[in-house]
Amino acid sequence: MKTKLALAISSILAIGGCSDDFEPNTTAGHSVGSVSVEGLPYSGDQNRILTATVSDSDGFTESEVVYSWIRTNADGDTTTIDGATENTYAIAAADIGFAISVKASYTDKGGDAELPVSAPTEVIEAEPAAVVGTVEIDGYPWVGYELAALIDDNNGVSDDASYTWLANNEVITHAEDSEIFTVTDAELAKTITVSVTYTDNLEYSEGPHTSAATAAITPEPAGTEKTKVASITDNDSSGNGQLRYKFSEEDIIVKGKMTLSFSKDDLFNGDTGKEAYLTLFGTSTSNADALVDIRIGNTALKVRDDAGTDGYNDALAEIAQYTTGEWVDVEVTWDATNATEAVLPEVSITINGTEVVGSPFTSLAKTPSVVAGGVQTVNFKVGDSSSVMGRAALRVDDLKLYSGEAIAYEDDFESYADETELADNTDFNASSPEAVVDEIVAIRPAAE
Ligand SMILES: [Ca+2]
Ligand SMILES: [Ca+2]
Ligand SMILES: [Ca+2]
Ligand SMILES: [Ca+2]
Repeated sequence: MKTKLALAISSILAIGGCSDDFEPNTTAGHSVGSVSVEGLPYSGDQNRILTATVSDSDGFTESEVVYSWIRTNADGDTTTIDGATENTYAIAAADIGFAISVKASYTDKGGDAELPVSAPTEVIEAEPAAVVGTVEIDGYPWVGYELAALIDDNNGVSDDASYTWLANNEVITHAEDSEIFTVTDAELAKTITVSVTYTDNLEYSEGPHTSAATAAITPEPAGTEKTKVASITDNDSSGNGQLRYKFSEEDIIVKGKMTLSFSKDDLFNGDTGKEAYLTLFGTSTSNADALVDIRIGNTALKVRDDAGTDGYNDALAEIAQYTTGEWVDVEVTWDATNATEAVLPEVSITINGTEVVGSPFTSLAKTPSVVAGGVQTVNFKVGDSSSVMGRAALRVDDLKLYSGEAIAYEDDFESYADETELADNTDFNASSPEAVVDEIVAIRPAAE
């Protein structure tokens, strides 16, 4: 995802950047100048402009700054761009494939010569096609339930989106400017729409776009079945969402089975699809050492393999298709009876009652010794450490962990109050950020 924000962040690296052989005055009372670059890194009909901004608390005269724009190729070789000497630079077709940086030359008001160089932009790409966004409403049209406005725009959506909720086409005055609206009695028998405006990540103003109308609001239908589940999200820009259960060392399971049901929402950061993971670990919780690690993508399930293409096992390929939002029953068995420091345990995976291709197979753990004893930790993870995914969740229910044929741990999450954080004061440990109990409408067949 190319965003202005990413450029602004990368430009922070520019502070203190300077040219070879140039020594800025760093003595007390002098501040070293810096220069940053902002603008979208695209070449095309939109004629994107990069803008350089110098900072120097010693002061300087903008009109006296001499700029020099530089292309850097994939090997790090730099070329000065002929004739580009202003504080702005119009990206040209010839820039595609190169990162652009700028050098600023001036004498500050303290009399010091300065020659800062910016961090490079992201590599310049052809301008992506602009698409017009749409919005739809997700949720049950029942009093007391949340409706969510889902914006779909392949160009990405910045965080300035504004939401107006309407009932029978009249603005709902008690609805907040939020992607979520909780239906009240006042909307009974009315249809709900939402109108949104936002800026996409190509910096185009979008909207107002208006959703299709919901069905007329009713009370919750009598007999609506509900269940409590573990709901895991990722809104941590330097971590991910996890729910983790760990057996004590003496309770590590040599031969056993895990059964559970899960559903996963469409998981995106901007327009980049993201994953959730169901993972069994031995004594190490390093990804490469997982006894088995099932990746839930937005369309398919795969098995992680450090040595495979893009980190996934080639022979097993896509072990099952997946439609986001659907509930799936998973059974994973493992047998470390014959495992040693050199021999890996056997694993099998069953999805909705069907054993997957290639099952049973040998664990893909990198270090046999850490899985030789079997399973110590079970981990459910959403997202990754560098991005955030909003409300989209991995939901898990009816977790059962067996040692042989005996249940060693089980949780259907019914004993917790709705919204309980699962990190502390539950059986789950503190490595369980962003995992909460959520009461939902049961839309899958009841577990046997
Ligand atoms: Ca200075
Ligand atoms: Ca757009
Ligand atoms: Ca449940
Ligand atoms: Ca994250």
